Amino acid sequence: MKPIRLFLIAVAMAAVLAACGTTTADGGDTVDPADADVTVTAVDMAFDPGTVTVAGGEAFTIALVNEDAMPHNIAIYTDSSKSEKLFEGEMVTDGTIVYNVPALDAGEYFIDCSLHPNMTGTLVVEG
Ligand SMILES: [Cu+2]
Repeated sequence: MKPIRLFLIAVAMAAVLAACGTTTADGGDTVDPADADVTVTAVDMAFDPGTVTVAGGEAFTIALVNEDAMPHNIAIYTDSSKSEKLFEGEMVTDGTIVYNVPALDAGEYFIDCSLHPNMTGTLVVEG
């Protein structure tokens, strides 16, 4: 079998695995997307909803449902200057991934896709 064909098979298998939606970004416990604290859908190069709210002071999970045919992720920064990155999730293409995010202090955080800086949103951590 030609290497290119093997590569395509590997890509197809990765897509199938991603579609199962029980992978985690950090190799921790698997989480069913339905059990995630919040769910964000990436569709047409935008996050829906654009603002999500979680409880402060404890780790939380974000399910990213990517309905686009291109890779997206969620990265979390202290603010839109992106001077301090707090979290960067693994890319997912046309599937779902659940991120385990460490606890954050109460406040508003800036989120975007590492590949598409125009895809932005707000993470509100409640006090
Ligand atoms: Cu993206």
